[in-house]
Amino acid sequence: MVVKLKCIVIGGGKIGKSSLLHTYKDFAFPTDYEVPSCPNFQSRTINADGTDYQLDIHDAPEYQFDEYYQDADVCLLVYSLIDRSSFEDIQSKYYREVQRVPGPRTAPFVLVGTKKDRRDEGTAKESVSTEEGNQLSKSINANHFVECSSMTQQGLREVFDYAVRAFQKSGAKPKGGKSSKSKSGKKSGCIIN
Ligand SMILES: Nc1nc2c(ncn2[C@@H]2O[C@H](COP(=O)(O)OP(=O)(O)OP(=O)(O)O)[C@@H](O)[C@H]2O)c(=O)[nH]1
Ligand SMILES: [Mg+2]
Repeated sequence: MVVKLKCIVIGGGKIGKSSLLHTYKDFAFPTDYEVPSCPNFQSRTINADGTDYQLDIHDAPEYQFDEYYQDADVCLLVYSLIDRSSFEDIQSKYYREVQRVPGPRTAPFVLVGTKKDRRDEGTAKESVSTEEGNQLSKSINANHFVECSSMTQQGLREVFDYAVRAFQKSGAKPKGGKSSKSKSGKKSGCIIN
């Protein structure tokens, strides 16, 4: 049996949300100048503690956030490690949004910092440190915090493995969102413990 989970991705503009999803889906960083949105797709199967999960992943448009969030099982709150305002927006805007949406419970969420390759180059002016990310993660009570790069794929798989783990830890039942019913994908093991 495969447990299907709806996962939505939210955060500011141009922070690498769609690139994250395309790269995870295709194992290749998109080279488009304007990266197209990555409409919903089914992840490969992720095994955690003997249970197979499959994420139904949505690149949620901001204007439809409420609609997407209603039956989400897990959420990725994303900022860019080289864009401080996107980091500040997590606390002042996106985290509040997650809490504001009415529903039986707040979906568990993973805090994700993108574009790690650029931050680690040390040339970005507005970069956000790992320590700052850890502090934010604690203050908003994120289930996990991951820094990643879609360009190098460093930390990429962990983002989605942690999404499953966050759901699992929450002890919730899948909400069974409309869009959770679809084909299964290839299998991959969960690498987190
Ligand atoms: N160096 C580097 N650039 C990245 C990375 N991820 C995304 N980018 C670049 O950042 C820009 C924005 O990426 P998108 O994936 O379109 O970001 P988005 O958050 O989906 O943007 P909107 O949907 O327009 O809000 C593009 O030029 C990407 O090539 C990364 O990991 N490293
Ligand atoms: Mg996008």
